[in-house]
Amino acid sequence: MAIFYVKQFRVLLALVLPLLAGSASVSQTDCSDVSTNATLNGVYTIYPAGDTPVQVYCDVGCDGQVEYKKWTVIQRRMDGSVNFYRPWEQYKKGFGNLNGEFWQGLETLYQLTSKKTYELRVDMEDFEGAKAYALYSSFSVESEANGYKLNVAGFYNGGAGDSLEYQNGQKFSTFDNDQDSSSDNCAKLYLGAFWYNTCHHANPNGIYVWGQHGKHNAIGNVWSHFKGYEYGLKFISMKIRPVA
Ligand SMILES: [Ca+2]
Repeated sequence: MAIFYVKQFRVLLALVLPLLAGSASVSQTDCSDVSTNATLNGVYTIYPAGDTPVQVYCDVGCDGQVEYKKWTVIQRRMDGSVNFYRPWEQYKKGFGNLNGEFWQGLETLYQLTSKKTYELRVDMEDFEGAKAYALYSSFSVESEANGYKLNVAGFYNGGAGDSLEYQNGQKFSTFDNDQDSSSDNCAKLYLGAFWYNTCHHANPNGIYVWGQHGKHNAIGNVWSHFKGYEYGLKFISMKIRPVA
């Protein structure tokens, strides 16, 4: 009986706490719907598919601009603290630490981008402090039945170069779910998980290799048009928001 009551109490807490926090509403489908009073970056609850809450990291803006239409961060690497060489189920559901390194989850990406038109911004930084970004005016991910296929268009160069174009139109692959266009298994070859072609110009979920290392041969968290295949970035993050 005691266990039963503890379970009930937990359910009650789960229902009441978001209301007390005043930050969750089923009308919040992504970070752009989060209250304009909430000008701090941080973790918020959204409802991309109607009634199921999802925790996401919201980013107010970039480059010192005053931006109140928040970005929903979908991926971040910053210190090598999280292992990104993971199976399909984890890439589908998401993993990691929302205040650190994480992958948001393919199902949430599909739920979000099937309802509105989103832009994608990829920010990156090397170990010498050089920063760059790539912007795509259109970004969507198809359903699991379609392999969570990637659609990007409208590239704008913020110094990073277009390393995603080669992987546009590809399905998502993990080491245990090879949906790439290669006769090999790209996720196994390059120790990551991504929209691989035959195989990649960008591997943001590769191994955190701490900068330049010739021996690594493109297994790092690479954006090749920025730093080449032998350089693992200090920071790389992908974020999306609806196009006005
Ligand atoms: Ca293959």
